[in-house]
Amino acid sequence: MRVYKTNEIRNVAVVGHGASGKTSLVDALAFVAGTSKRHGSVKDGTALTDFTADEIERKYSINLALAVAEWMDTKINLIDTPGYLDFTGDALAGVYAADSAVVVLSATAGVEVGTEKVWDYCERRSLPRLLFVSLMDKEHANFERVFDQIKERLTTKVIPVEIPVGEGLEFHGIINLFSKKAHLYKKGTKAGEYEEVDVPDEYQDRFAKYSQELIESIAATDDTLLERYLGGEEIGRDEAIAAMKAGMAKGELFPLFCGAAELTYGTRALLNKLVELCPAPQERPPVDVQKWGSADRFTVKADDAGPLVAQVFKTVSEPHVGDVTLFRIYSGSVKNGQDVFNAPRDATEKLNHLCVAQGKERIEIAELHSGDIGAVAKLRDTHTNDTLSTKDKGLVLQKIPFPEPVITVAVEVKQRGEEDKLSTGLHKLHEEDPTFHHEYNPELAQTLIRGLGERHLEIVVGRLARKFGVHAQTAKPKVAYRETFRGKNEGQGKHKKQSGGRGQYGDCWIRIAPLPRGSGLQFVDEIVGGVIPRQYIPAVERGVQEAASKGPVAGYPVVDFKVELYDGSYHDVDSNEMSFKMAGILAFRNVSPGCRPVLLEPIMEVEVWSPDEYQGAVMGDLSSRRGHIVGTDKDGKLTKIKAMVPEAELDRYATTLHSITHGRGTYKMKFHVYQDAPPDVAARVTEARKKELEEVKA
Ligand SMILES: Nc1nc2c(ncn2[C@@H]2O[C@H](COP(=O)(O)OP(=O)(O)O)[C@@H](O)[C@H]2O)c(=O)[nH]1
Ligand SMILES: [Mg+2]
Repeated sequence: MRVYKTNEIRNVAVVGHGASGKTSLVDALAFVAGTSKRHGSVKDGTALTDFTADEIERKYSINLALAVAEWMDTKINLIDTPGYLDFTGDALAGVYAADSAVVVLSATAGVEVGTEKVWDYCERRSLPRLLFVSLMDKEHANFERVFDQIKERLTTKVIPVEIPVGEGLEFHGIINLFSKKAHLYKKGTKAGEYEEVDVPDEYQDRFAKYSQELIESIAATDDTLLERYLGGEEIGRDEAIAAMKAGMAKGELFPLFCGAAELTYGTRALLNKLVELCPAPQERPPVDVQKWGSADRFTVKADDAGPLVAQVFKTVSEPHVGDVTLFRIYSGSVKNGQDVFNAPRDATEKLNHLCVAQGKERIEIAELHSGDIGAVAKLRDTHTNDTLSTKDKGLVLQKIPFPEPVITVAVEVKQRGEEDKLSTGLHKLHEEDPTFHHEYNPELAQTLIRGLGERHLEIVVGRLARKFGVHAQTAKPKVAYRETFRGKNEGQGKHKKQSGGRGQYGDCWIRIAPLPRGSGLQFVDEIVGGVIPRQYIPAVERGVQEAASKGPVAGYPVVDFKVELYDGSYHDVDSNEMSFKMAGILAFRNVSPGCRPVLLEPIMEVEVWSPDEYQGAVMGDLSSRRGHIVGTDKDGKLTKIKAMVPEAELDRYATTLHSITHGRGTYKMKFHVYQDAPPDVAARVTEARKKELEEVKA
């Protein structure tokens, strides 16, 4: 592969809902262009960009992957992205690394949840977009219906530049509104070859209608063009293309294409248009950079003469190779073997074996110009979302705002002694995939992992085993219950030991009373006349604190109560701090059961955004989780439902919400308050906890 200059590069993210045909399209484009020598298929596990073991086994994309199509003296960097919401972090990364996007839709399913999601990502980056309706050959394919859905759910500025000849099993050609010709495909077409003919008679009416709409939409984006068009002047093809490109750059036009990628139908025309309509890197707006460690900010453009600024948007780990880093150059250029600098980590890295990625293959390249996308293996301390620059400049880009996790589960090793390996593995996986998070919760004594869905976490656990040899299983996260008191009580704690030598003696009297939620533990010293010497009083307090970490109901920490220390006694020789701490512990244990102790459970504030039609179902489900609906609100096209729900009832809520709302609902939750657990819940928790504590002892 030759080296391409900035103006010869197109970085195109291929995005859309799962199973809309993205991976098949990327494979076909690279193959039809001749850059990839083999026409792969998702079904056989040979598609160019679905090459990891996980993907071949499951037959859908999990990771972002790159392919190259060289066409019309241009290198099209195709970024294939996963469609499922569990892996949407990679779709976002793909959109950030690209200068334009092809939004792929299935001719049978049309606009889906995932389509809306990636559309929104593209909006955030103001990416020029083409839409491609694939699977036109599938039974029940319907171009017109998909077109209507796009207008209704994505944008009214969509405009067909192609229309299909036949649909479903009859699909065999495409009419191009720019060239005013029809391309007819023969069964068994290998690489998108077609026969070019005049528009068939029976399509003349549709052709005329769409052609007029197309030219009017184009003219409408430019005043002088519109004037000429209204004056009856013909607008030439090149002019129309240039105007369309400008319209796309402003977000005023979104051209619509069609085809059947798996059959290679429609891929040649799409390749042409990717080159002609999508911006080269230097045509995109400048990006902000910051000098690391200073407030200096400025902007850079895709220009070889600028300082080197490149962002790592994905790290893939490959068997026998290790980590492969995919990066996008925003300014400057890089040469094979060059040193680069990762300023925030203070790490110098060598770009040994600088490569261009073609699926799992990596093709070595001498240099990459500004705006290009490259791959390099074995960087030592560089991770996803890091910026590479040079030591003298030390620049950093704004990070890609990866989505926050929505689901939490606990993970435990199957074999004791592998805990350290587990934590190392989890840490590495987070550096690779910023949508995956983990933490150890000492109170629950559990390692919690968080991600974008159950499938996401399943894949993570699989990677743990494959990459780090840690065999782990998931479990339900424990709930951090608390206990408190409803009544008052008082009594003594006395610690006395006389066993030869020096004895131990501590004696205290305490009163316990409840306090309002959020007060914590208040310790009041009411000792008069030195019945307990000053220096031992803090020891009593420490004893009470320690004992209160395991409450009388079920051994959970006790909160929100007052302890008054009002009497006691001491021994001149035998008293010491340790003895008074023991006295504090004993006093708490004696007095607390008489304070009407109760179990508290954490209540979360949950906000759900749902389309109106699922509002009832969402609220019904929340109520069945002992939730209390606080209110509903309109929020754009969605309804926002606010509810208070016990944390114990929210295990894997993301999965339920996904299925109730067909993937269109989202939610956020945060801790709100501790509340009395209802008696049946308290009884159940107490029972379960007893067993748990016995197991720990055993
Ligand atoms: N009939 C038909 N099936 C296709 C076409 N393109 C892809 N498929 C099939 O649709 C499924 C999903 O395709 P894939 O490329 O993995 O979609 P992605 O999830 O968007 O990447 C696979 O089983 C493909 O074989 C097409 O043009 N026609
Ligand atoms: Mg795919």
